[in-house]
Amino acid sequence: MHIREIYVYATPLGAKTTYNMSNSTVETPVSTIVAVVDSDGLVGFGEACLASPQFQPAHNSGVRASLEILAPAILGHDPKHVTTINAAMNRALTGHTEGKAALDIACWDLAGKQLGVSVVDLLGGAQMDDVVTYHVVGISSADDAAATARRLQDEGVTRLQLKAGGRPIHEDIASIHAVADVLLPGTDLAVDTNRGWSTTEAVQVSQACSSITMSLEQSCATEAELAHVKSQIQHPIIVDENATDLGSVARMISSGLANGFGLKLTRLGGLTAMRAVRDLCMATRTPMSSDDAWGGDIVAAAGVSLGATLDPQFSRGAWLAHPYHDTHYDETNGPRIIDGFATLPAGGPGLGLVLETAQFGDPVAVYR
Ligand code: 0XW
Ligand code: MG
Repeated sequence: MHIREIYVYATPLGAKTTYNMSNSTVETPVSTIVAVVDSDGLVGFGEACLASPQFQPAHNSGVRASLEILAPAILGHDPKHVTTINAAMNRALTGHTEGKAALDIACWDLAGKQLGVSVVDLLGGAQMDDVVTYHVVGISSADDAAATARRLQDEGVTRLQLKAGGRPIHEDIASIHAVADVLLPGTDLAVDTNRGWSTTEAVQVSQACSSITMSLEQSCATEAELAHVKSQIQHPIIVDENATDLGSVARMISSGLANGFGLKLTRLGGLTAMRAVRDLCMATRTPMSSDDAWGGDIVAAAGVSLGATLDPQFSRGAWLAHPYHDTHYDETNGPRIIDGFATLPAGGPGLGLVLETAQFGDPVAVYR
């Protein structure tokens, strides 16, 4: 049962609530969805969607352009052979992990459907029933950030990511203290600037918030900047944007720079790549999240599926974009947040979603 044809769709996933980060505000990203069809007619779905052109060095129309090379490279392969499929994609095109991720996720979905098992089981099995998640508090005034943090905790959320950066740091410091003042016992706080602060600003914020139990996520732009300030920062450092592959993750673990990671399926290249990073993080007791930048039920199901297989002690959560765009491709099974936890799709084998290619409109490309 080999890959017979690949259909590519483009579907807008506009933010329905303000979602801003230090370098960008999410407007209407156009998600790329791939349907990989095998010789028996079974269909596996994959997805990649960047939140904004600034978040990582990729953009959504570039994802679809990369598939012009990647899709033909995997036709004829057995979708269960994810190692050889990734090798074929890497031989055909260097980089462009987002397009590779969409096809890789689709192969995992299709393999699960061929075998009649879930992606969670293919990944080694769940270590948690309800999947830990976290919720973003966007850049806003101190009072608004505190009000949002209070509301989210009332809804059961126990992990908050407060966005910061892109403004005078006294405003960030005020928001951090305001949110810290309303944290309930047991709520975890990460402050994520998406590379927004200078090294000086990062040190100043850490000093001004020394009494607050929190982690600092991707405070500066580069691994070198983070290493430069590591000894001056009093808070655990979480690396997100600089965690681009297994090698960089391994380097930042062994150097002691990273106390944890914010990981993105599409930046790493899909479930196959993220599984390897997961195994390294779990083996070294390094907390990690299982996220993506944006996207609908397909990439969310992939992230939650991998998130379910983490050791709970070292899970930073599986993030969903759904609360910010309020769109489901599968209204019944699409992952959602209930009482602060993400649900695992239960619609059947593979990713657990029930989807039809027709629901995504006419394909923008077909490869066979
Ligand atoms: C919160 N996320 C996983 C989604 C946004 O795109 C940014 C990202 C992060 O942690 O930087
Ligand atoms: Mg981040």
